[in-house]
Amino acid sequence: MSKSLNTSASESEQTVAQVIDTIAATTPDVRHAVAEYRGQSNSVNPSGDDQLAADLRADELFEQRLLDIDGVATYASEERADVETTDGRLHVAMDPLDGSSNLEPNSGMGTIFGVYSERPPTAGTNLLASGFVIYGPITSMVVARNDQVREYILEDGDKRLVDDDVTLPEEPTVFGFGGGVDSWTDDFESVAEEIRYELKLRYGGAMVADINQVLTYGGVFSYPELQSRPEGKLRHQFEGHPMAYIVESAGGRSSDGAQSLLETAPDELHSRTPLYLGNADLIDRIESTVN
Ligand code: AHM
Ligand code: MG
Repeated sequence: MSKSLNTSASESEQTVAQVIDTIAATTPDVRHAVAEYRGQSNSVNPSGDDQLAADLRADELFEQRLLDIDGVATYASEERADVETTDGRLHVAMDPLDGSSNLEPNSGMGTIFGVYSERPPTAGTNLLASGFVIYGPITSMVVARNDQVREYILEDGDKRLVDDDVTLPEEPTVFGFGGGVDSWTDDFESVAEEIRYELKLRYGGAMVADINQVLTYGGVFSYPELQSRPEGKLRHQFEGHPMAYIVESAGGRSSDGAQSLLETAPDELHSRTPLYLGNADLIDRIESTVN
């Protein structure tokens, strides 16, 4: 590798580390926002979902702090129509507060992020790192980078490593499927019915927590294609790609129903995609049924 390529690679590594540390350092303020901004905002996001005041506050906090990092060129989020730009090399795409409909029943929520080498909308193959935070009984963070998945406990925004090699258990145990039986396609319903008898249901309404169940116990999470909405619910760039990168780095598989989600690119910044994530055998089986 030439000297300048080496330098740019190490600058990118440094920026990725700064992004991860900045997101960790912002989590106490996001937790505060979750408690303080519980109401509706009277606005909808670019996907047409109602926005809570906490969604907007979390988005504002991350936008300000991440664009302050020298190497970050753009900030894109589920909560804003356009990509915010400044000078830099890398690009961050986020769901600042995932599972915010869990705010009212006081259930789990999180933050999802991806760091890309190209400006979104872009393919999952351009991810350099991704991760999520869970605001549960404790605040934890899972980060995938350089083919390795690590889990941290966050204390006052500081990371404490608790697992330096998160790997999907070989024997799957849990499943979580979004959308509801009435809205599934016949193909998905048939494979879901089989899996229902093999695994234990875990579905919490926040993808961060449901994916962490899969990473912990093995299994599958899906928000599939729906009869009335073939594109499913979850956002390709902000939720699909980062989670696919984590699950694949942990030894599992991702699919949009036909191929790895990482091999695909969203048509538009806020496009949705069906997604299937988890142990490879289960994803192979679902893919061969729905495709
Ligand atoms: P959000 O980003 O607006 O919170 O929506 C995404 C969430 C996912 O975390 C979760 O898997 C899904 O929506 C739950 O949807 P549903 O309420 O249809 O089960
Ligand atoms: Mg979300």
